[in-house]
Amino acid sequence: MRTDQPKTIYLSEYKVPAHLVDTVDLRFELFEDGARVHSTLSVRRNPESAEVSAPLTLDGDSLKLEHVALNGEELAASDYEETEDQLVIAKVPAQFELTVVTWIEPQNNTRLEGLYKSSGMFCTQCEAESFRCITYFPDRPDVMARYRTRIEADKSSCPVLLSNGNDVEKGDLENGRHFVTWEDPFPKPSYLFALVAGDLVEKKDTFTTCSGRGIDLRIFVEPRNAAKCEHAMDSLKRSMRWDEETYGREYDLDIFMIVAVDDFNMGAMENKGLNIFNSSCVLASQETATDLAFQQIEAIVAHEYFHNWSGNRVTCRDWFQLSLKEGFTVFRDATFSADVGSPTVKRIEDVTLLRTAQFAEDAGPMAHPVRPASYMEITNFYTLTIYEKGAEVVRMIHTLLGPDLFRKGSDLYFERHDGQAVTTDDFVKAMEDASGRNLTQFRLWYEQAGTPMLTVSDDYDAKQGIYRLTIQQSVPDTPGQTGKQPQHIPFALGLLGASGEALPLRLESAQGAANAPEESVLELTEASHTFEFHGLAQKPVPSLLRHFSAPVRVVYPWSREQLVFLMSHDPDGFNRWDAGQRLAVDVIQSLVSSPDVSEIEPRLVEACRALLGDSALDQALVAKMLQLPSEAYLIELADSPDVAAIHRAREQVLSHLATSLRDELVACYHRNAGVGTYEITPESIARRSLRNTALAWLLMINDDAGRELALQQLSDADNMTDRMGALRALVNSDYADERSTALADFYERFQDDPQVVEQWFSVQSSSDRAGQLPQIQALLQHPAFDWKNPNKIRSVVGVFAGQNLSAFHNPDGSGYSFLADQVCRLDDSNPQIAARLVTPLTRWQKFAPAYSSLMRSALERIRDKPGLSADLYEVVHKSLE
Ligand code: 0A1
Ligand code: ZN
Repeated sequence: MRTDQPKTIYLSEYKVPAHLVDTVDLRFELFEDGARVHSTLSVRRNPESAEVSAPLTLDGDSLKLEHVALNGEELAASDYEETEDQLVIAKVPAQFELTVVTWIEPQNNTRLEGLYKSSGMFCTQCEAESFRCITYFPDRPDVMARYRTRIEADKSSCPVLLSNGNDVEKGDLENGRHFVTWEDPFPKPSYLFALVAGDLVEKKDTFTTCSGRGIDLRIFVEPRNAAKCEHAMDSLKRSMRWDEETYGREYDLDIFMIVAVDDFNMGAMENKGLNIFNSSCVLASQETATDLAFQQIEAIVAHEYFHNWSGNRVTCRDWFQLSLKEGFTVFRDATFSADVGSPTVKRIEDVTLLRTAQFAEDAGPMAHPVRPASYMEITNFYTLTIYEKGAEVVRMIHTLLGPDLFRKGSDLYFERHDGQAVTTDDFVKAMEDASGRNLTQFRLWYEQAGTPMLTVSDDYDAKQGIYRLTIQQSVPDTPGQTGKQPQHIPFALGLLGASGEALPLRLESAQGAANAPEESVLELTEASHTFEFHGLAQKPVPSLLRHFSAPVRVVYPWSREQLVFLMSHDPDGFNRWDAGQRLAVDVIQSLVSSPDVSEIEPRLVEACRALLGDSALDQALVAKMLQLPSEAYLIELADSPDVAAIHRAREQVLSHLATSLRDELVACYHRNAGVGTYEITPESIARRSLRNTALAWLLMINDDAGRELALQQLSDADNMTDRMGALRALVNSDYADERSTALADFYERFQDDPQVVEQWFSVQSSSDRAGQLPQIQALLQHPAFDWKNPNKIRSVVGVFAGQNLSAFHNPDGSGYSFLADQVCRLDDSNPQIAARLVTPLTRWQKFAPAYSSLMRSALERIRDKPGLSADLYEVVHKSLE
């Protein structure tokens, strides 16, 4: 906690470390009232550093120093200086062994950084800079060392003792204690260190790698969760095989372990050989997890596993390079999910997140490039820009190079940099060297923040049969960055004829129709380009930015007629969906400005009717196309949004659709009613999704048949997707009695399962019927709510402020003031979570004045809190600048 201003760190000031550490020998003595950490480092001066006589400077945070020795000789207090965050030893030889003993208190660690306790188990989280909460160390990713870790603890309370690598020794000690020693042969940065000690059960499996090595696979969980590991284990095996087949990456240790912990700040962590997961991101069973959760678990297991190469074997030189590992790994996990599921649906989900939340971040006060140039607190930079936009940047390289050259580039990258800590530039260089392509201008994607805007116009010259498309790009100003240069943008497109046929794209008149492609990737590099397509007998309908080939906004004066046409004819499934979204956005937006329900576009109703009856089309795509754009997306698209008006307009369109299509919805519900056993396949997920969408729409209009179906489904459901679908539909309906009975019954049934209780909290917090402020306040008082558990906080406070937008943006400002109170309260116990939760308030400048002044006042109140953490300081101050 501090009152002074936290320091800004600049990429331009990067210096290689003055000292390197070759080996780390750790001994942990774990007790109920604390832990003693003995650390012995073999240190040498870095030959690449210009600072030949630099003191040894080690990072430390909240440590009690007990002992320091150099080459076995205890140092006197005058030999070193201990500050709040460093241990500095002025005079050190060129090479030496340093021993440090520290005392820490995991049981009092509420920040969940370093070594802490969760449900009685010891566990760690060291990324980005929390190894320093365990012992003094040069805690930066470009110091890579080999670790040997001995853990000693009480055998009955902590029968399982885990760390990175392979276990090499174990045995009993006096007083009912025991030990296990782990050795990790691969040099790694300190942020990948992990330790777990507790009373856990293990699910075992094995995997044979492509070269025939047998790997032990283990998932460790609390005994009550023993039956919830199968899906994660299957996902792990699929990921291991996929990474061999797709990237030629084989696993390297003899054992791969996953541990589930209930209290965790993020989703999961890729510690070498010992991934630690938030329970909600790994545990699943048919009865307790929704289809969405199953899919997310598969993606997160894959993500963490893929980090073994993209992140661990090749890691980041410094934290400005975070997207080197995160952008690439998200791209890898997205491709994996597309390969094992429905590629179009996966793309739709990723683009929805990007356009709704990352575009908003890129237009807000915390906007930063994929490779930031400065930060105060690195944990604030685990953002959608680093992860999702970073993945889009890698995807664009894939598009520009094509799959074969991209694979050549990734092989070269791994071969060239194995065992190193490198930069995003090294990644791009490997792609350039392997492909022969020049990516100089492309590098601007890493340097310039802000979402590029493409303004597209067209005309058709009937006499010459030429269709001209002009694309202008501009990159908006963002905090600290103005006057940006045009970027290198791959722009995929196709042209459609009047009956929906794909037209040949002849960019030059000479090109014959026979070899003309039906889809092209245009490369935009200038502020403006005009492309001419020849040999067209009629004006085509353009299908722009297919597959969302670049993370940009496209402005083109689509007519509703064109959108309806694309919705049913575009051969690109993604663009079909996108056309539907654009049409729905247009319809809702017109209702926001002139609230006359009789004006609601009949073609939208007819398009939905066609979708509801179309069993030939991929049902997973149909299910997605029937989801209206979210309020958050509508707000993102608006200038000075009036949240209440947007909420009302969206609800009116939904009601109108539901009323007009009532019979089709009932038919769709029955057609997709549960048959056979529960399966997690794209087809059965789509059926459940369609059925639950139909149910939600019917309950929107208080349809009694819908109500009966929901109650029936709630009592018959054999899986959480259907149970939750029915509960959500009832919660969001006007059937108040059914709502409260259903909520009470559900809690009664699942109260002992924290992952389900989180869903129960979320379904209420996200609902404008069940999640008004007094109800949210009551949830905070509920016995299942726990201020120390990030998942509970997120499922009540986070979901309220991020998803229940009409309640959060109550014009009286009560939602803002509530959030400010909770953020201030949390800042003392868990600043990382506090700084994340405050995000909705930081967007104050976007909103209509009545909202924005109240949001600003709430932020100012947080700013003035005594002892503001560095985490919150950075976010709040930057958003008030
Ligand atoms: N590297 C992890 C995410 C992660 C980041 C930071 C954490 O603590 C501050 C924890 C996890 C991943 O990408 O999955
Ligand atoms: Zn990651």
